[in-house]
Order: sequence, then C-alpha cells, then structure tokens
Amino acid sequence: LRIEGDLRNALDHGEFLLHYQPKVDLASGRVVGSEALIRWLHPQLGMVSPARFIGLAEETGLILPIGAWVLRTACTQCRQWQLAGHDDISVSVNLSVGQFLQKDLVSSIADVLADTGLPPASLEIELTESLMMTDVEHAIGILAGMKKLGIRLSIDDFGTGYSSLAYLKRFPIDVLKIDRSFVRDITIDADDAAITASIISLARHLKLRVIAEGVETDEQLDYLRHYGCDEIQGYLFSPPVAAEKFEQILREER
Ligand code: G
Ligand code: G
Ligand code: NA
Ligand code: MN
Repeated sequence: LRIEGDLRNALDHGEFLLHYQPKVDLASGRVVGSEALIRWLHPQLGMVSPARFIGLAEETGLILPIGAWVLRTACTQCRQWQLAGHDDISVSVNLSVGQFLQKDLVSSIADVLADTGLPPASLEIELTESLMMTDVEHAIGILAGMKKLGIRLSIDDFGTGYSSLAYLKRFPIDVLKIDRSFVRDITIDADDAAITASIISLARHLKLRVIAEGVETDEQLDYLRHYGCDEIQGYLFSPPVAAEKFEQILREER
C-alpha cells in the first residue's frame, strides 16, 4: 500500500525516467526507432519495473499525468537525437486504456508535437488490441484523429488480444508488432513459427510494416529475415537502455 502513496509523489519528486530500446531495420541494418519504456527509481526500493506499477497507476488514474510525462519526455528526447544529426530516428510510446479514453488525447498529442518540434511522422503510438476493442466506434474516431496529426500507429502484442481481423481494415494502423510469446519459440514450435510467418504475410498483403519483439537469438533473426519481417527489437541487438547509452549506439553506427 505504501507504494501507492509513493507513486502519487513520484512525478513531483522526479523519480521516473525512460529507457529506450532500439528497433533495427533489417534491410539497412540500422537503428530506425526507439521504444520508450518507463522506469521508476524509488528512493528506497531502487529500480521498480513498470510491470509492478503500471496497473496501479491505471487503477488510481495516475496513469494520466504519468502517461503525459512519458509522451512529452520521449518526444523531447527524440527531437534532441534528431538535432544531434540522427535525422531519421523515431520514438514509440505505449498508451494505456485510460489515456486512450481521455477526451483531449488528440489535442494533447498535437500540443506536445508543437512544443517539442518533433515531426509527427517521427512519433509512433503503440496500442493493444484490447484497448481498441473496449469501444470500437470510439476507437476508430480517436485513431482517425491521431492519423490526421501525421503520427504512426502500431498494434502491440499483435495476435494475443481479442480483435478480429475485420478491424484491421477499419483501424488506420501502420505497423503490426508480433508478440514476443510467438517469437520466443519460432525455432522449436511449429505452431509459433506458422503464426509468425502468417502475421508477416498478413502485414505485407495489407501494406503494413511488421516488427518482431523479443528477438534474442540469431536463429530467430534468420527465420524472421527469411519470411520478410521489416524490423526487429530484442535483447539480441540491445535491451532497453538509458538515453545516453542509446545515443552512443546511434553514434557508433554512423
Ligand atoms: O520495460 P518492460 O519490461 O519492463 O515493461 C513492462 C511492461 O510495462 C510492458 O508491458 C510495457 O509495455 C509496459 N510499459 C513500459 N513503459 C510504459 C509506459 O510508458 N506506458 C505504459 N502504458 N506501459 C508501459
Ligand atoms: O508490452 P510491451 O511489448 O511494450 O513490453 C516490452 C517489454 O519487453 C519490456 O519489458 C522489455 O524490457 C521487454 N523485452 C524487450 N526485449 C526483450 C527480449 O528480447 N526478451 C524478453 N524476454 N523481453 C524483452
Ligand atoms: Na510496447
Ligand atoms: Mn509488446
């Protein structure tokens, strides 16, 4: 219970930070994106995983100010990398259902883009299927509003949720992100291999980009490359890292 009180003050106390995980384009071999992942540096407990506090933040409504902080911080950081010469780097931000249902979501994203100077095309929002399925008509309206801003939309953990393929037609999505539970066993489980190959094929036919998350081995990478996956993200290339370390990775590949 104490953690809830602490969570309330964590923003004011400056205890949150973002780590960034590289997304690598398989055609060029270059880092083209970064997923922003929140961390909480608790004064007594040390680094607390979002798995331990995002749910609590959602229940208490704290996800709204925390999510707003994540969006602004990630966009500010990405713009700094661009101004340092890494022009084509983009950033992805995860959205919680509470944020998605917020009335002024689209205008608040527009404000952050205007304030930070980040080109809209450099921002991607990661959404889950369940988030979009809670109210489909509402979701379609919000997604259309976000697309109008010029940002990219991706479906996170694709294949694990409850959306029907019919909605892929109605949702203006740009990217499918193959869930890491499928990627994990592609080299040993024929079903996971088939599902992964099918998602890649589906994405190509729908003219969506497709990224695989949780890539940990060369064998997984070879399989994904063979089937035409566009991008990968995972420990094989890099875990989520602090902003300074991420920029070092960008500098080293120039
Ligand atoms: O980084 P990682 O291991 O530990 O993240 C654990 C979970 O927390 C993942 O499901 C991830 O999507 C989620 N998460 C990380 N950062 C954010 C964030 O800024 N907003 C939301 N809504 N979820 C996040
Ligand atoms: O739910 P979401 O897909 O946003 O979660 C991202 C989570 O996946 C983060 O907690 C991140 O630390 C974790 N992650 C990133 N790469 C890998 C990986 O290669 N293997 C595993 N097991 N987890 C990963
Ligand atoms: Na994500
Ligand atoms: Mn995911």
